[in-house]
Amino acid sequence: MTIDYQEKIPNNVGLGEDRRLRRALERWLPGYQRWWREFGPVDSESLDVYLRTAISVEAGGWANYGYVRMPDYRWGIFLAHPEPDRRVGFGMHAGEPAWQEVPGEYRAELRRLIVTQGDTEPASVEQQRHLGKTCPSLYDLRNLFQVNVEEGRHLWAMVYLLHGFFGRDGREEAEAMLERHSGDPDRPRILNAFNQETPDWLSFFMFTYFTDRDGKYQLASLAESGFDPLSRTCRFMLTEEAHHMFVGESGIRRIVQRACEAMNEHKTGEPRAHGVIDLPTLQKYLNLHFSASLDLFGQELSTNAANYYTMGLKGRFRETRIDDDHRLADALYPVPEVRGDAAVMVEAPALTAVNERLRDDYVVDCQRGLGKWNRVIRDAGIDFELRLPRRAFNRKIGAFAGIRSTPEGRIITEGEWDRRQAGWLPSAEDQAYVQSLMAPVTEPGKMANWIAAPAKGIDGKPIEFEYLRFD
Ligand code: BYC
Ligand code: FE
Ligand code: FE
Repeated sequence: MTIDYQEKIPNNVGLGEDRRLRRALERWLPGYQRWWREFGPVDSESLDVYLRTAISVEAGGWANYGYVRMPDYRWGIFLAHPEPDRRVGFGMHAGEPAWQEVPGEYRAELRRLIVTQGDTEPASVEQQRHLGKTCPSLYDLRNLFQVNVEEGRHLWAMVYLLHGFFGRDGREEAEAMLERHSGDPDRPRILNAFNQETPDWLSFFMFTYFTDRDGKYQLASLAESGFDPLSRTCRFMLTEEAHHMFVGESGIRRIVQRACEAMNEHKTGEPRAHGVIDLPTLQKYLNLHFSASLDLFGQELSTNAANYYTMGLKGRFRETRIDDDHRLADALYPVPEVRGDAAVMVEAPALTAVNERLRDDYVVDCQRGLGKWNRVIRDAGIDFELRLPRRAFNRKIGAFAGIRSTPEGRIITEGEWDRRQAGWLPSAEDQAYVQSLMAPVTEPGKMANWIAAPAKGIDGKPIEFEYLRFD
């Protein structure tokens, strides 16, 4: 189906023919717009931003670039094309035709997965809403806003499923998406990492590198779902997600590059004296965001996850490419466990360990960026290596929640943790230093001192292109 842009809500789900659904979504729209004004990017209503908008779901040619005022952004509902004769790929229904409607007996579980996924999307917009005031360049400001409008669209994707397939309780859940808020003491967002602040651009780049990557892995396992509309929604969301992770990876690379340049320019003295972010501080932010993102995969052993799998609702990463029975009847999988003051690996039923397996896949993917950043450091002739902390470090969920660990994974006492944690996680002083660097740079092509220019612009445009027009 082609995308209908005549509609108030652009879509390729046939909203034009479905009066009930169209009216439900049109009724939700004003609340969404109010939410965007109150909780979206501050002071952004009158900016013309050079944004991409989805115009088709074809690989290659799906995006159209042009100046848009964000309140007028065409948030729409786009599903990847159906796969002919798609079957449930795993669990007890493996081989049966994929469901086009919600299976009644799995309604509560499916709704919960969709609500949890949907809740993160507006949460991230709320977390990032003040960053525009301190953008390091127009290029970066444009990228921030691109990420924000697409996270808004991801909320639309989940709200479409709630309205389209869940009736009244779906409508209520869609309303609640606009009522919970990041960090709100009374009505917080569902998952922990989405109630933390994103107070500066270093945190933003870390978030888009590590936390949007959790999004990639969660969406990929929901894309395996036997509930076909969820699968198709997630498949299209994944095409947008790639840019978010690019923003994080390239943002950190540019910060690393600037730090190295400053260190080589001024052979002596603290890098901070030259207004750049020193590598040890970068490592601390990395430790924080990586450990918080690891928590987003849930516990190592999870009956929730086992049930989702057996029911055919949420699969493993690239489920269909895995060569096994896709039922996990007798399979085992190694998971960490704390015994005394050591972490040991034990074999657990693979079915209850699917969260851990997804986390393992995620960790491998995270490591790739570090390889690139470390190459920049090595090429600059500097003796320093960024490392992922071990997974016991700074965890709030799962086997390591009750213990303290060094980044190298050695379990330590509360006393040692208190004495040393300022060396591992951003201290108040580190945060104040990073904050002190945050000042807006809005001249086209100019960069803040603490970040190098990107390798190239967006949509084939030069770096000094006017990615935003102010009134
Ligand atoms: N915080 O059985 P367990 C994205 C709860 S990011 C708070 O291990 P399960 C994005 C859990 O709910 C992707 N609570 O949990 C990125 C359970 O509660 P109950 C978001 C937590 O269900 C950047 C209990 O602890 N998508 O898209 O197997 C920008 C036992 O845990 C947490 C999804 O997450 C936590 N971290 O796994 C924008 C996909 N972890 O049952 C967007 C949908 C666990 O005792 N969600 N709990 O009341 C899921 O698949 C699962 O809910 C989780 C948790 C993987 C998150
Ligand atoms: Fe998203
Ligand atoms: Fe994202």
